[in-house]
Amino acid sequence: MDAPNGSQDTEQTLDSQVKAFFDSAPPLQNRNDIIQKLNHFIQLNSLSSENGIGKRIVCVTSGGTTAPLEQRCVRYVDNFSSGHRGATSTEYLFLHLLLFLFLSMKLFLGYLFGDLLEGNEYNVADCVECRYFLKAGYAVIFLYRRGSFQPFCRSLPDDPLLDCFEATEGLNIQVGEAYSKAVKTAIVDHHAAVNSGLLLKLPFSTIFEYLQMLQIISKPMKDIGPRAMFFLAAAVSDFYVPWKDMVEHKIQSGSHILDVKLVQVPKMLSVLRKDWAPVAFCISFKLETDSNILIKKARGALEKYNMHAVVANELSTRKEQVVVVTIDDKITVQRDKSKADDDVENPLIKLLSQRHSAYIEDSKRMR
Ligand code: PAZ
Repeated sequence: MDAPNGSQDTEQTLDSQVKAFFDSAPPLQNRNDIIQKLNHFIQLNSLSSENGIGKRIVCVTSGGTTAPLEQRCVRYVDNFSSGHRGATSTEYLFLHLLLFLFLSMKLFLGYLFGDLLEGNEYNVADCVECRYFLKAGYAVIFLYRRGSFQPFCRSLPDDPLLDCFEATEGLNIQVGEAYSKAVKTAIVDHHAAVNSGLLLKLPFSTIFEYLQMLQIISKPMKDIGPRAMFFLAAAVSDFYVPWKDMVEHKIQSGSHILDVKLVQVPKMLSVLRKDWAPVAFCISFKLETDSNILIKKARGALEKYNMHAVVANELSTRKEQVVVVTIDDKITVQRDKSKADDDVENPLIKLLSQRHSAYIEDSKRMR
């Protein structure tokens, strides 16, 4: 028998690392509940729309995973991620859908009553815009770190309950005037997204929860083919203590050195692309603090994990600019600084949803 070559070796190593990770991970408490919610969400959003195809569904991951040091966890290794990127991107994924609904309505009315309604005539420019926004409409599975930024709540203060509300007569409370617009917008937009079945929020804390949930989400996402997209903005732990090697109780202080062995988290992006959801459109993120190595590292990740695009960002400028690296492009995307409330996620989501459209069209042609 031939000796296995290098790449088979690497694959076997990865497979055994992945197996070891999942075998040793503490099972999710609410696994069945998550599966049920997810199946319902995907079924609901896969019903044919008027154009004969189901909606696009994106899994946005957001915030940082923790790596516990004790089984009855008191201490853990964490990272800086606030979840701002994931929460903001989710809002823009909806904003494009809402704009589409608005333009569709305008188009529809214009088409029916174009001759009758002055200034509401059917025109080609609207038609083109409508088609674009039709393609930008997503239902979102928001896989987020507990306690991190949430979609629609970014303009609220850090402690919204205590800062935005004030006690009045008896048991009543009211929103302070300074926050009434922000609170109302957050509540209305959030309820609209959840109640219309377009937003499913699933929280995680640890690396064990995150990767098990990502695997669970991939199963029904695989079934919807190229309409599925993964937008992997979470900052995932690079190292962890395997559950079986972890002490049960709180590590005692007293010795000068904390001797804990962390091992590398298996590179699940490869597994996601290769096995879990091979046809889904996959975007991952690369963060560096040294801008000199950023693009090289992003290109490396693109090739190694076979991503459709890698969004490269530098820690200190990540809210101003990102670079989208694809196999044949390197596009700098910036926030519109002339508008105080613009976010870099606005042009980023526009670009990625256009790329996803092209990907879906290509997949149809190749069928
Ligand atoms: O969560 P946040 O808005 O504070 O930061 C976003 C980010 C920098 C975590 C994200 O854009 C990113 O690059 N995620 C991947 C990080 C990495 O593992 O390289």
